[in-house]
Amino acid sequence: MVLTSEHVKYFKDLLGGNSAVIDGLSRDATEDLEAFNSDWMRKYKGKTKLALKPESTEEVSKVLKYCNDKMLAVVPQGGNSGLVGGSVPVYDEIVINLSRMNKIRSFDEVSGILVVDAGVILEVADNFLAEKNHIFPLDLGAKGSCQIGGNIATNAGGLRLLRYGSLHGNVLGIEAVLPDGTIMDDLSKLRKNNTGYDIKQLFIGGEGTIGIVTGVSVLCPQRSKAVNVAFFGLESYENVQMAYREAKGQLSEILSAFELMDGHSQNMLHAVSQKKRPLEGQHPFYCLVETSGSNIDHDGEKLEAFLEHVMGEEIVSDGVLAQDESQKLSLWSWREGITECLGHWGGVYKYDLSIPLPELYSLVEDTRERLTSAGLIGESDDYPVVGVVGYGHMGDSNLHLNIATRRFDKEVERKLEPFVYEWIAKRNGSISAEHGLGLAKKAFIGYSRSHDMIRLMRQIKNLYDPVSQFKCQFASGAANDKSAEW
Ligand code: FAD
Ligand code: 2HG
Ligand code: ZN
Repeated sequence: MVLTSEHVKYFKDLLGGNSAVIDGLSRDATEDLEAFNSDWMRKYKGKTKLALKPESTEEVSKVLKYCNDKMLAVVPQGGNSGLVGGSVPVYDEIVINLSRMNKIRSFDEVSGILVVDAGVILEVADNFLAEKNHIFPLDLGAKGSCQIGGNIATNAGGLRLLRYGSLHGNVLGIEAVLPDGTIMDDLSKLRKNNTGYDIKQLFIGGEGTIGIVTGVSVLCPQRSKAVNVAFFGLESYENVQMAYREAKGQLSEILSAFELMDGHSQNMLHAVSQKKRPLEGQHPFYCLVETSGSNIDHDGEKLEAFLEHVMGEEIVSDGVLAQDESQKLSLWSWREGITECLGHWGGVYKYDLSIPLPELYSLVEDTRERLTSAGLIGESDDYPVVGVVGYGHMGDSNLHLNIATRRFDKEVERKLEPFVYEWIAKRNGSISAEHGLGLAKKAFIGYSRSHDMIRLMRQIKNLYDPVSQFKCQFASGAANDKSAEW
């Protein structure tokens, strides 16, 4: 259905003033709508003429019911920091942006249960919890802009998953509005509730395909009193694996992150930031290890013993231990800053993959080799590709393969796809470990999911959203052989 001024009037009457209804139908609002129409990577372009910013669950419910009745397509949008284009209104959908639903509803200091509106920014929630000696069980580079509703919808993994596990375990309850306007009140604060299907799990990682998350209750752990960060240089991926094994064995209960960065990613970050490197020499691999515990002396001793051991055994060539808060942040910036710096030259092809650990880095080498032998990588502007880098959440077997380019280029794309997806399928990995399918991976779902699994997903989608008010990430417009088969 085409959007009309009558529809816009309904939304203005419902939501009030101009700040809640950004109307590009009755006036030229291109500039005001720009933020809603483009994504963080500036890769996907939306065509919306209307963005709505409801302030309450009831308003979301009325908006969705109206859209459903009038057959108007919508796309939920949180902080718009997603990396697969899922929040962009590429088909001119109405954007439903949650940023005005930003209240912390309650926090119980005994149980650690936090209840928030879906539009609360992750960092705001974490800062609130820090004052109460608690921590949000998720952390990621986009914390300053992403919203908890968006984190839930993408089932974001991030930097603390090794320690606190996935949102599937930490989220205790969800309030969501279904496409027909029904408010699904499953905002439980119970840790145990085996009475029937656990329906809220469908919204975690559901990418906004079956409704809009409006409220969330999350179990938040105590904030650790002693946090240490170390940064290592290593000579081979074999050594990285050995270091990880040793870290698990020796740091066990206090290990809270084990992140991998290859030398290429660090060289590119250095080229952009010009910051002093944490270590004197250069190495093909780097790891960041974080420990979080309750006893500063005990944790420090453990970490030092671990460092002595891995350096004595020549598993690690060089290492540094942060001495204060600002050094911890500085070491983390060599990991968290990679995503932002890679965009410096133009476009980035991003792959977010689960791969069995022994082969995790081989994909980066194979991809680099493939693009090199095709003559596509080089230092001058004649070459489209600037560099092929690998980094990620070693502790979760999750690799981020990024190909930084001077421009998006069809020849590069043809060399990468379906090569990367076939490589993953052969090893029974996942083509989307933590960012979701969105638009970027939608056509390739068949490389990681069987026909039967996709059929079940589509049945669930049709049950919740029979008129397809929300986009479906489950491979309807199949663009490759694998997913076109069914
Ligand atoms: P958006 O980008 O606005 O939306 C993402 C998807 O969720 C869309 O499909 C949208 O329709 C849907 N959605 C949004 N809000 C709702 C809602 N309330 N109800 C229903 N559906 C909704 N991801 C990781 O997993 N781990 C990382 O370490 C990580 N690091 C990142 C670092 C950077 C610098 C950046 C830019 C991104 C990173 N991401 C990471 C990507 C990640 O998916 C997001 O940052 C975050 O989870 C998305 O939240 P958002 O509020 O920005 O959602
Ligand atoms: C990270 O771990 C994020 O830094 C982003 O998931 C990864 O940019 C990427 O590909
Ligand atoms: Zn990640």
